[in-house]
Amino acid sequence: MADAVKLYGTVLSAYVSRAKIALNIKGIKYENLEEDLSNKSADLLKYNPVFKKVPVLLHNGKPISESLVIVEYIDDVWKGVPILPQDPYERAIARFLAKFIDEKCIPVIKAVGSNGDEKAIAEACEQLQILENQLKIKGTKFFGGDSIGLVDIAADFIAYWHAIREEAAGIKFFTEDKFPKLTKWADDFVNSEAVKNTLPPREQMLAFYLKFFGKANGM
Ligand SMILES: N[C@@H](CCC(=O)N[C@@H](CS)C(=O)NCC(=O)O)C(=O)O
Repeated sequence: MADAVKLYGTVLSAYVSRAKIALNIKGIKYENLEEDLSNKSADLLKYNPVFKKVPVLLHNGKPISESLVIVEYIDDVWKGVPILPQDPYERAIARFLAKFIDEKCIPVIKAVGSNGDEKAIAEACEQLQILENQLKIKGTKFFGGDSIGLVDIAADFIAYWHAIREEAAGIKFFTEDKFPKLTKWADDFVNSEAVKNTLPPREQMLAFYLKFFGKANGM
């Protein structure tokens, strides 16, 4: 019997894209269910009663929540192109970096608002430099090597969403000049087959961030 795979998400979410990218890497067909987060569906509340957040993956009726847990689940269930390294130490490092991205890197990047706070920018650059150094040491196209892996997927916000957010805020610190490896990685990542059709349209994302920063309609 074919697998029944459903994904509850929203088009603008970098967390949801993580799950979509992993499903694309494995070539899994799924039903995409768009949630209205201001009026969450009964299904979402039933399947993720703890966090009540997207994404939720429903595999043959069984729900899985939290984007990085979903990515690992997809890698465990569907063989083929691996997402996590096979070596236990390398797996641990990939999980560590994904945790770092979620718990330290992305929060400090998001903490940079539209007021150009120098201290917040310096802190964000310090964390991005850690990722820049990782790529420098590895010398590979992606954090996962020559193909996309867990760390790349965890960093999808940095690859796509962040530059649009910078444009909306009118502040740019994620530059080729400062981060030559990371900006090249971002370009390769967003243009790769498994990723590009998961990303929200640029104009829609920009409109969202302009509203977020109170700059819509040229205000
Ligand atoms: N740690 C979660 C974060 C997911 C998350 O924050 N999802 C947002 C959409 S981007 C959400 O569902 N927000 C609804 C809410 O907070 O009520 C993950 O990795 O899946």
